[in-house]
Amino acid sequence: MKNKENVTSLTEILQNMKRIAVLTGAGISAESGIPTFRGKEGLWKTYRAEELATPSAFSQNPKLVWEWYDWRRGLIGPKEPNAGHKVLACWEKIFPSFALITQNIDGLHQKAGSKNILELHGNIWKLRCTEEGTITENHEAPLKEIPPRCPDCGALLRPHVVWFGESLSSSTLHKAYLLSSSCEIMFVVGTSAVVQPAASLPFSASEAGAKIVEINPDPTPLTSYSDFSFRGKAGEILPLIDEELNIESQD
Ligand code: BJW
Repeated sequence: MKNKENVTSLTEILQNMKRIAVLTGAGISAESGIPTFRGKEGLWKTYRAEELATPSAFSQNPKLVWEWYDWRRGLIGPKEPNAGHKVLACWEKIFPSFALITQNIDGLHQKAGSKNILELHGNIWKLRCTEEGTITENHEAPLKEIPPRCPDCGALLRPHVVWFGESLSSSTLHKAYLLSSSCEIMFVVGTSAVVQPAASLPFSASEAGAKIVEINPDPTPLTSYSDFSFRGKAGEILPLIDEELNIESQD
């Protein structure tokens, strides 16, 4: 019931907003069947991040790291976007200025039809040559060869994702900060809001005067700074907001 009342007051505000930004994390893909990182059944529970998602793990044991990514590619490949992804794809078409910033590497926002996406942590369907830096798209799962090698120079390929201790693309991050500090409202959906620098984007938005809307079944370090806090699943709350928005815009 609390969520329902919250939805009504949010949509009243949303009607007059022109610049919307959304930051998504692993939680938005949970209802599509993709495990989150830090939840009860988070990926890191079975596989330790320090062992697998770091440059040093890759240089020590590229085969092990690639086996993990190959397993995840096999898991993600057949998954379909859920109602949460679909609402965001629809909002891109209806709001005059709509920015989707994601920490996810699964490609489900694209699959849902979103076109303009800032991928902060890369994309699991892209491979990068460790020597030449060339990036290629590859949807094979399982891969033919583990670890895969560059067809041009024979060097190791790596997943085009951002590991702990690595910098995010400076142009992508710059754009993300610009969008965050210029939006009127930011939705923060399905992220534990602990991994930097992504976790600082809502603070940058809030400091610039934007309203913060958090959608997450569990509280996070961002919750007490949020103007609206929905305790629930993205695939349920986003459609509720969308439905109310449509009703209001027809009045
Ligand atoms: C639902 C739901 C539903 C469930 N609906 N919600 C100390 C030492 C060393 C480094 C650091 C340090 N302090 C800070 C750092 C920097 C580090 C960092 O932030 N570490 C923290 C963990 C402390 N950051 C970095 O290293 C970054 N680079 C950087 O900062 O460079 C400069 C620098 C370098 C070194 C030192 C200092 C500065 C890079 C970060 C890269 C993150 N990469 C990963 C892996 C990507 C590739 C892959 O997937 O394999 O990105 S880690 C992982 O975490 C992944 C995610 O994008 C990211 C965020 O996770 P997310 O999306 O929030 O998922 P969860 O699982 O945490 O949360 C899910 C949420 O959903 C939960 O809240 C649920 O409740 C909710 N949920 N179901 C809605 N249905």
